[in-house]
Amino acid sequence: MKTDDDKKLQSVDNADTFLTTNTGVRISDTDNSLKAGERGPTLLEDFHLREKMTHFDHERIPERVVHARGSAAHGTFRAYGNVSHLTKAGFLKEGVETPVFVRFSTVVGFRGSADTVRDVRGFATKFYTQEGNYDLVGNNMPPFFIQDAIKFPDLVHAVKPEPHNEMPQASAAHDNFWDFISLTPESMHMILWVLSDRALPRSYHNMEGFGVHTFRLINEQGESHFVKFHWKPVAGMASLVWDETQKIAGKDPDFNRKQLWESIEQGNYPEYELGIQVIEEKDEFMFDFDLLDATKLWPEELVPVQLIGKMTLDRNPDNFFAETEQVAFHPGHVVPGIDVTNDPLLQGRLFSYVDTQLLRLGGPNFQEIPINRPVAPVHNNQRDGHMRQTVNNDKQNRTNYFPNSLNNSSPRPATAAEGGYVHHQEKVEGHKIRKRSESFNDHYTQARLFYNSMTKPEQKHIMEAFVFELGKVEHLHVREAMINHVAQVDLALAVAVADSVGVDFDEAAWKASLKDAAHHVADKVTGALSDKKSVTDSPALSIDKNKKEHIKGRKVAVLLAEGFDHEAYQQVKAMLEQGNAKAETVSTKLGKVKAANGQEVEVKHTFATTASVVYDAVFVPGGEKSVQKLQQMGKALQFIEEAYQHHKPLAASGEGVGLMQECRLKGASFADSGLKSDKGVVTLRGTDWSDFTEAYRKAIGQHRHWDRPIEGVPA
Ligand code: HDE
Repeated sequence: MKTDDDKKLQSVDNADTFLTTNTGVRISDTDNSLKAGERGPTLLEDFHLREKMTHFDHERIPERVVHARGSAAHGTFRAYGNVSHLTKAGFLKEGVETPVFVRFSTVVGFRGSADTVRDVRGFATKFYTQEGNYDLVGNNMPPFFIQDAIKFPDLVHAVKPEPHNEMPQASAAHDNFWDFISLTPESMHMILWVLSDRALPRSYHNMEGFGVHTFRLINEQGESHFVKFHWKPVAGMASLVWDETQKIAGKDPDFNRKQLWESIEQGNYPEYELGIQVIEEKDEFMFDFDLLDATKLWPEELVPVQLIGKMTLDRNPDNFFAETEQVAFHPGHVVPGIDVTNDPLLQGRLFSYVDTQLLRLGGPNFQEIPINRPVAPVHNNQRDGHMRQTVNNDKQNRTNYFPNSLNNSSPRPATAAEGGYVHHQEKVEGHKIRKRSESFNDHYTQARLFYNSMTKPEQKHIMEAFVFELGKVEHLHVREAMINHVAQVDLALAVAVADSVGVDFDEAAWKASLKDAAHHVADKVTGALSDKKSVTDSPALSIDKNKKEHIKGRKVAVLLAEGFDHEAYQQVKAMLEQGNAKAETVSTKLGKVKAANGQEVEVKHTFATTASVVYDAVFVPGGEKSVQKLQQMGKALQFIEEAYQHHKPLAASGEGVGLMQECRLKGASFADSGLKSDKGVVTLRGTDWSDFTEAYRKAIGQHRHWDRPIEGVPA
């Protein structure tokens, strides 16, 4: 098996290397161009200047038309080995370890846009298997906006910045997008996801992934099963809140990228279990949705997810451009044991991805770029083209065609038994027709299922997101059209949103019109679907209902100044470290700061360089002088208040409790003596450290505390 080092042309400039040109000539001076006299003109013969400048002039390649902003990591996938009856894929056999490269991305923004925008996240995995590369090019949401690939250019044009003024950046909150959506009801299910907390992941560690389409698993006997792929984050799911994401976008636009990078450097590796949902071919038509319709998911309560392996990302890329930027994914990169279906969205993707690589990477040899090269050997008669890297030994064997007698017809096709890829022999017949199946026509049932499966706070977030997005739409008729779609999902939601976005929505008239239509709909839908399997609640869709209460990877700001209580600091720090979380000191200035007992700690950040939005929780230790100093700092109070508004856990001890009492924390209550833990605010007057740290650990494990009476955090 090739190693990563084999795949690199040259990479390490160790501490003792000479600077050279690209032809390997050592350079004596790279700071002064070659001139005719010290103050004279620069000479054309300066090959070093010209080479350096020309290379620089050509440094950019076209960014991805979608998913331009991405961050990636290397890792390993290890199969549990429990699916051999379903698939012959070698990398899914028991204990097999396969190197992987995963690229996470936002979809809409340009390459330099902020990480925390409201958007779908890409979750693309390249498995370098012994049978060739397999790409699972998925998203962090299971449905998609559209059913047929032919609408993709329209969708992307509509959501990208508007063509006349290239605004807004990395946001769907504008007229063109909502105009298109209001005329594309098939997108409603996905819209509910995009307006939910799923679009604001706390980190890539805390995100699910989905293959979206229905694929096929093929076993040794050639039998096919329909399959949906899932990635389940071992760290559980967690999201940010909207107000917070907008502030982070300014204060730390690399928030998710940095978190991924730093946690891998620190050994806190993101882990995901690969899951599958399987439907037998004979059951293809048993559900109240069409398996080929990518705007639908398979509720886990109907079709359970079986876990089949685990992926650990444990190595950051060595070079962003060579790896993260040049990696070329393609849903058509499949291996024996995995096949595609007739999903018309997937079928279009099978064309699009190679086409786009030809433009981005400049020619047909992009598979030879180290990050794209398979570990499985490559033998074929393809030759030449831009930037060819492989030197075929054609001197020894001159045949570059098949069949041939001069080299015993080698390389030759492999049979299925020899590992050749054999397409599943699905029977197909039909008229040539531009039409969609009627079974793709139900656009609201799963949107409703998603909304109804959310907790109250999650539903509120969706409502607020609609108010924000539609509130930015200038054309009244577009807002009106959208409210009519929302009403089909949930009437109360439509009424609440309409009221805030200036739409006059007549609830009574709407209900009456529904009654009229009811017989008609009932005939059509019940008749066709009454015998189909369906659910009306799917708890698996809610982040809130599936919280994993641990503190691993969480980052806690400790606000302190000269004279702080060292014991309190130590106690909380030890608790955090034990749970693999991190305490970060924030003070008025950088350098060392002395505790009341004379001990010193290093200050990592000041109120000028950081903000509460980049932390998961806040702690204020006691110490009279320290708290007095913080009290004088308006920013310290603001730090605490903002964290409270974003529903984050807070803790204080000793005099620190007094500081919290001074903040505007509506609905919070504090310890008068001893310990109090209420709505994620943990306070201690006294020294009962073990109860205190345990209560705080629990509060951090909850991540967000929605029971605070907070209304309308400004969006
Ligand atoms: Fe993509 N998509 N897509 N997409 N997609 C691209 O390929 C396309 C779709 C997804 O980190 C492009 O190399 C079409 C669904 C990810 O490098 C392009 C359609 C899903 C990534 C393209 C879709 C995805 C891409 C842009 C409708 C979830 C980033 C640059 C038929 C299952 C991969 C590139 C990376 C990237 C086309 C819909 C996921 C243009 C035509 C559905 C994660 O080829």
